Amino acid sequence: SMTTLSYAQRAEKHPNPLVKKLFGIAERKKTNLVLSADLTTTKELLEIADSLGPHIAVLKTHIDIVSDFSPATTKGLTELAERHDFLLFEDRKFIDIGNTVQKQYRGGALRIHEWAHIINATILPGEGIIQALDESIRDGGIGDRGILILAEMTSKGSLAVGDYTRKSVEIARKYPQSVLGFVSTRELSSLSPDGTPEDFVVFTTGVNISSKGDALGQQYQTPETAIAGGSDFLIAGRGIYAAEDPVIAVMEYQKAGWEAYQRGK
Ligand code: S5P
Repeated sequence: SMTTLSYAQRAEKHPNPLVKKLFGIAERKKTNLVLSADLTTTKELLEIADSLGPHIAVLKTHIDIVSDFSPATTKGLTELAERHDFLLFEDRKFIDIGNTVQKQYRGGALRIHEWAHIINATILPGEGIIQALDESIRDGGIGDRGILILAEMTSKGSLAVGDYTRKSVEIARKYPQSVLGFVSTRELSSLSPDGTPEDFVVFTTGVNISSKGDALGQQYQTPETAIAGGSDFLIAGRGIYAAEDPVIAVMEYQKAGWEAYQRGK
């Protein structure tokens, strides 16, 4: 968001309880960093969550890449999220008919709804996917679960542009109890069509301080350009966990993201 308000001020005004909680964490810990913890064993995932936890607002997982996944994986993540005061975001990118995504969200071996505060979904299947996830969230009692719509992608040649991105915003407006905002490279909306202010949360991935991209089409921007474009939370993975010293790296990203946000105030 291109707001001049602090996270604390936004927390006060925002109607969604999970967004209030997220902004509250950002303010308390002075961080707008989301660690993309793309580690592939439970041990590595929990170790990085424990050592970097004090510096992040959210830990983003791809739980299906954990080779020895068991309920101990998510139990461990939940305990660390409580100890270090961060939220859990499962980057599942739901993309199917409503009936299927409800089963993928609530059941299966992963039971994502039980432990992930935040999930994301694409609108490729149409509005029904968001309607279905919203229904699952409301059934579970609103206030502690939310959706980010994947409105753009950072990879080269992404087709999530133009009307697709605009439609993501239109659908988001219809589900204020469960849609928190977007995963996008920039702010997409701050005023509804009738001119009333809206405060969608913008999570921006593809953030890296020292690299421009990878060999498989990933494209990076810096913390500064992301925040200048209206990002609220910076998602970084390899720039942090693959660094020589991940603790030093996380502190560098935390400082860069926090100071860039403060400069916009
Ligand atoms: O458009 C996107 C959306 C996402 S969620 N581009 C992305 O790279 N992601 C995810 O962000 C991706 O799946 C990975 O988990 C993370 C980027 O990791 P990094 O190592 O390139 O920072």
